[in-house]
Amino acid sequence: MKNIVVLVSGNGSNLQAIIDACESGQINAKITAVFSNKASAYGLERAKKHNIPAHSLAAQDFLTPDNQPDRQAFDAELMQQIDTYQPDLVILAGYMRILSADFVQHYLGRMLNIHPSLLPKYSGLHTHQRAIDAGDTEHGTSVHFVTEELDGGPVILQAKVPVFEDDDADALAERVLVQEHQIYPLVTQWFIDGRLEMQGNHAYLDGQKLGLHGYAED
Ligand code: NHR
Ligand code: GAR
Repeated sequence: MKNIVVLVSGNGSNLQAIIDACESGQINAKITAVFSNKASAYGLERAKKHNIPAHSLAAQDFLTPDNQPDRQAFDAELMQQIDTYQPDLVILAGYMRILSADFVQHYLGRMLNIHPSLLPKYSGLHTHQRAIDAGDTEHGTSVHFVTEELDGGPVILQAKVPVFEDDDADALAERVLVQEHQIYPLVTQWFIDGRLEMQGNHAYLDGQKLGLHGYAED
């Protein structure tokens, strides 16, 4: 059976959706470990409830000689710990720390992220507020392969939601999460079933090259 390692920083509701999909057999794989860069992340509790090893690493423990955060050292340790599980797939599920080039290179083509916007719109942070401020009537979420370019890797699948007049960022985020819990397990299943690949800077599903907005572009 294939192995999945999941990285979280917070609540981990996307992790939960993938745990549930593995347990129900929708995904034919096992989550072998969960890692967080925050010891307080509720995602770690979710993992433990399902007897999945849960680990956290603290940025404060990885500093350069002049006390700056040492991303290289943090990511090197994270990579070493992840690799003890020999994952077929690494999933970022609300992981909030930018990954160094070496880390991304090591898992290239086998690392996915879910980003709460209709990429290439709104890469980076505060996506829901930015969509509201721009007056968008449509917003959503994107699953993509992780590359060095932040939120810039090839998109695999998007889901759209409407933006209503009286929405605030929290209301919109909640609507987006409902969609995320549908599409992230689905894309994970595609990858595990060997249907999904990254070649060059493009995603392929069943050998078909996907467009800028991924599968089911309209
Ligand atoms: N790393 C690489 N190299 N490429 C990507 O596409 C990545 C990545 C790491 C995380 C998730 C991403 C998102 O879906 C992700 C994609 C964090 C930040 C950020 O600015 C930006 C994008 C994403 C995650 N993080 C700040 C940092 O300095 C910290 C912000 C905070 O802690 O609140 O790392 O949106
Ligand atoms: C999700 O909406 C995800 O798209 C977003 O954070 C939320 C995490 O929720 N990810 C990012 O913003 C990454 N920078 P969860 O912890 O409940 O899965």
